[in-house]
Amino acid sequence: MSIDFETIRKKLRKALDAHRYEHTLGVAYTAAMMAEIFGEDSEKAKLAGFLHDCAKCIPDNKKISLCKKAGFLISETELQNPSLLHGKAGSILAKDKYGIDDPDILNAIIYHTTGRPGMSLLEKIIFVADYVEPGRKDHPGMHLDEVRTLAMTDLDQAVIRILGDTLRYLEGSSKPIDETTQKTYDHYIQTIKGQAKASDQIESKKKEI
Ligand code: DGI
Ligand code: FE
Ligand code: FE
Repeated sequence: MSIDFETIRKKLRKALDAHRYEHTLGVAYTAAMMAEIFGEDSEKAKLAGFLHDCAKCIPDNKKISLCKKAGFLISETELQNPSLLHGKAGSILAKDKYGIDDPDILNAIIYHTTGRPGMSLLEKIIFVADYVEPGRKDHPGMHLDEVRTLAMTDLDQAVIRILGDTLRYLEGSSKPIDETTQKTYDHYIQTIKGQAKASDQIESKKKEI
């Protein structure tokens, strides 16, 4: 892949406020490193990291109109809290303004806030890198130190910890919970349970032999 990162970076510096731009660089470099660890293309991860929040700083009504125009379904929670649409709106800008057509990168942008059941490796990397990048400030209930360790060792566990902590925070703050966030959490809890059961079965088979 030959990507003009310099041009993309310059455009992002204009499109984002200083804080969001710094966060974006953090996510891109964290995602590139995680890609090396987990066997993903690191250039692709860096590109998805650069673009994941590219629609974060546009007005809410623009996020809504972009998503409507592109035919995205908008949930009641997203209408109440249009900031949740910055992933979907970001995928549209990534395509139209930054020339991205790789569906895996576009999905990583769309689902980086809520996750989704059955995420690809790249989607998981961006979801986790967004939470653990070095500029992210720790808050009570975020368990950032533990999640940072998991982010480099066990991607599914990192996803579960992030979703669990996010859901607990949202419940405590009485903010509406998007159904995709809850569904994703339930999916990965079941995945881990399935993996544990399979490895128990292998162990007991070994004992029989
Ligand atoms: O854009 P960032 O700040 O880098 O990170 P993000 O896209 O993960 O957005 C983080 C915010 O999204 C955080 O305040 C928690 C919130 N969030 C995640 N899932 C939900 C949610 N907010 C609501 N209301 N409902 C959700 O399901
Ligand atoms: Fe975001
Ligand atoms: Fe982000």
